[in-house]
Amino acid sequence: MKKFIGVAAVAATLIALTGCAGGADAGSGDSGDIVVGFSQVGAESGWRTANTISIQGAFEDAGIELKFSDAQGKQENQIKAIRSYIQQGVDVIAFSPVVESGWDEVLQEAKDAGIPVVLTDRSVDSKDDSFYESFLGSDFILEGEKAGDWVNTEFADADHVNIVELQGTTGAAPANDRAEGFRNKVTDPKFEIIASQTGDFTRAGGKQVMEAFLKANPDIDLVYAHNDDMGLGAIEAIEAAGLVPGEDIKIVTVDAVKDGMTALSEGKINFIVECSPLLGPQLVDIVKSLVAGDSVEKRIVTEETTFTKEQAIEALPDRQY
Ligand code: GYE
Repeated sequence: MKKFIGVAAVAATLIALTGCAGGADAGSGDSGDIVVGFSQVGAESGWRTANTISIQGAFEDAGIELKFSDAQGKQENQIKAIRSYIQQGVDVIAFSPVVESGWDEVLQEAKDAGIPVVLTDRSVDSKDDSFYESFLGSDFILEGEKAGDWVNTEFADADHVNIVELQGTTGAAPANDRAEGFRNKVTDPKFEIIASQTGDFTRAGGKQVMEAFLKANPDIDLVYAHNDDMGLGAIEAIEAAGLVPGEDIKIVTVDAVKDGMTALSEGKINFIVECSPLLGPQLVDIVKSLVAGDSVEKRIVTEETTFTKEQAIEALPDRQY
């Protein structure tokens, strides 16, 4: 099995021999025989699809071989994929953990094999941060807080606000943190989270859970959905119940993918907190640095904004995803 140090040394020798680092101009460079194993969560949302396209495209542009596997939302599939990447002796393993807990054993195996690991998009809750070289992704607590800030402003004059929450996949970092960030801000006792349940980050899940919420609660003022897809599912349920989304029931979501932004531009969603899925080029840079033996930042936070209806109308024509 190739050890990481060995690969870095070979790469350094090649660079010395050819005088070409191959990565200075990402996009056209041929990065030699670097092999990266990537384990993706699945294809649960528009965000995930855009993320997969970004990662696959960036590695193709960089001329780096990418072994890609889709875990279909199951942690056991990701563990299997990571073990197989270890066995194949890839140079770098990257993955987006379905849930936060339960990674120490397999990460220890990667560490023992000398293969560096990069966390992409989502984090793990391991106490030992030597299990990974870098974590590239959003600040999900901050995203929840931005949603909460908007709620405080939007309902400044309200006496009482009944909120229902569509949570992301149970145990996933963005579900845990977006719930926490929102609660950090929505502290006034007039706000009541009357129901909270997972819709698994899917449109179908959001619709189903929202249907149940509507049956059980006649007086919902606001939906906080942890992603656009669940918000879009909620819109279907609200319309089917004869109510007007964005008016009778306000909706705030996270992601800002095209379908979400379109609903925002139509007034069906009221506010979106952006979460960028375009992580591919930065992941390629991290991989190149690791293979070259350069140090990488332990935490790289994605830059993000928020969108109102007017801002969505303006941004939509150039939206990449
Ligand atoms: O918000 C959601 C996706 O991990 C940031 O996962 C990602 C989340 C994203 O399914 O749409």
